[in-house]
Amino acid sequence: MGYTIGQKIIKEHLVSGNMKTGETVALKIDQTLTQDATGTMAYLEFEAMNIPRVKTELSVAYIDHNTLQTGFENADDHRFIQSVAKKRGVVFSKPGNGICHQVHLERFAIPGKTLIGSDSHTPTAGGMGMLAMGAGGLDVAVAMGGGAYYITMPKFVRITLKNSLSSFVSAKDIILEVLRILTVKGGVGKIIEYAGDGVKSLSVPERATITNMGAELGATTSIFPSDENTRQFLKAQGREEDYMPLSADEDAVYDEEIEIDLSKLEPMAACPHMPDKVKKISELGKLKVDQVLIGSCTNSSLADLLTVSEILKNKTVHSSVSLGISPGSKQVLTMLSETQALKNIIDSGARILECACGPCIGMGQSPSTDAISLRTFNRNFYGRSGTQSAQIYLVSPQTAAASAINGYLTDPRTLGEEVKINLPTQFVINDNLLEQPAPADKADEIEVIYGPNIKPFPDNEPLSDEIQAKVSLKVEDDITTDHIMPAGARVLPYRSNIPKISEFCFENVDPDFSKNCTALGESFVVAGLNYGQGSSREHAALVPKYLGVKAVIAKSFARIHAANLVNAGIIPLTFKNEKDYDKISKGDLLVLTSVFESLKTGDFRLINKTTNEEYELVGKFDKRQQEILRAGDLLKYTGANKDE
Ligand code: MIC
Ligand code: SF4
Repeated sequence: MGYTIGQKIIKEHLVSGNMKTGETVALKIDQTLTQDATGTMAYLEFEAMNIPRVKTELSVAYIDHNTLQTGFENADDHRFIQSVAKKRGVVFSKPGNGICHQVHLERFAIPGKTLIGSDSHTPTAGGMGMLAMGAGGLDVAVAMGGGAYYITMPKFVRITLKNSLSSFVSAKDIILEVLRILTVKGGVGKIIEYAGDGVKSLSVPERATITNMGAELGATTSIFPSDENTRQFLKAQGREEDYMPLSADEDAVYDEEIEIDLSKLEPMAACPHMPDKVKKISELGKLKVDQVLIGSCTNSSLADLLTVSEILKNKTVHSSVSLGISPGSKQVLTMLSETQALKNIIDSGARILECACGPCIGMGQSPSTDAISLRTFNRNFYGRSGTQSAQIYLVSPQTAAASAINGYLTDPRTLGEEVKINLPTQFVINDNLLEQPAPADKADEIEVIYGPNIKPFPDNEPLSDEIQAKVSLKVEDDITTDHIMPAGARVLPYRSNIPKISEFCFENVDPDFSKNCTALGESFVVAGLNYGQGSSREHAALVPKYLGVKAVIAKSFARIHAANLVNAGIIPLTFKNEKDYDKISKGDLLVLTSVFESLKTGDFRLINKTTNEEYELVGKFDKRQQEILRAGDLLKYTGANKDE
């Protein structure tokens, strides 16, 4: 029996475990990336491990998220990351160089290699045939130290793309169609592989748009074959030597098959407030639009912005619309500026934002009250824009640009003639914002620079055999890590200060959560399906842990968050009988007995002292996870197991 693309890479990188669906496999990690919103914590964790230099083939620290400096905090984080990177052997991408995933695709991604990043959209590099996965900061720190990355061997889904896209229909519409079919829960525990003749019609950046938003499916990762288009892209980036062909074997076996006829797709939008609430633009009608934002790691490539520039050419943005454009990287912005393209954009009245995540993570550009905002981004979770009453629609660059001119949601196919762009065979390469680390023999001379807002990683206690505590919160299905640990300009400066950021935990769900937890001391959280979907931010686990949450009892969990909970020392448990979810209320006093024994068997018993009921819970943990939970967290466990 042949192998799928993912199986081939896993096989090449297998450190331990059996490649059987559902079993834990440990993988050797070739490359890591961090960004600044998760990076400070990841490097604090790395520092706590006392490893002098990173042991990967390549580790890169990007500054792209917290680029709005309204106080010293973000700037201090950047200085800290820059100093650690220099000392520990990490390439440092300065602010202004671009969004981590876009820059990584341009300059570093290599087919057939493994990459983990402390950001859920790391699978963007799957567009290059790389096995790229989002992870918590602690997992990335361990990988930087040469440790393996542990995943559950996933199922494999093949999405066969047939024919090619019609004009004004784009890669974004393909992934929106996949989200419509599979939903935000549909990819959990799966690797999504793309195949079929339609693949040939897609460039690497288009493929990367699709694998990027595979994160919204909850998938372990998404991946395209590496083919002639991949070679062309690498050649244009001056890296042809990184090319290797990679595809699934003819007789590879997939657990699920989906077929999409690209020629039948139409422009689409994900409606508020979930990326899988997908409708055709033609069905939605002429919604009046207040704001349009183009950019983010999903849609900020040169091809995207050249297309936008062609649509905006000789036009003026509608008087009631604010159009903001953030190019994905310095390379993209430079190349726009070397042609008429940037002038077209400026002339139209668009606001040029810096090459960073910006509004995608709520760093500026919050829309007005009740506004309708169209974004080429990947997430439209409630409140993420910074304006609770805003309605965010996720669309393609073509739809965004057409709507910005008209002032209402516009099907770009009504623009008439097809927009033709010429992609360069050679990109402008100037890596002057990628700082190389100091040589190993000079590393001792470099001092790591902390700031007053950078607090050490919390010291966690080992697990106890019985947990008696109240329910501090009960939430419904599809709770995102944005619900648990909001981001935005107000909160992000405290990513390196767990005590301070804990004040904001669940604030949009229950403003008193933090205070109540402190009063309770220890507590449980009860949740519905797909708890913790979205961002990889480990703060959504580290902070509840700091606030005394001992276990989260849910109907099901998102992959990265479940791993982050274990790494933080919170037990993620699921109901054996989902109906028991309805029987527990906020404030109930619960007891989890014989925890140590249950960790071994995977069967947990929960007593509800308020209602005198008993529930059966499931928590299947491999040996390593059991030990992490018992130790108190992954850092404690790693300290005790130096070989990690
Ligand atoms: C996001 O898109 O939500 C983020 C911000 O990039 C996060 C990481 C973070 O919260 O720092 C992600 O996707 O993992
Ligand atoms: Fe940045 Fe947005 Fe991409 Fe997250 S999704 S990495 S915030 S651009």
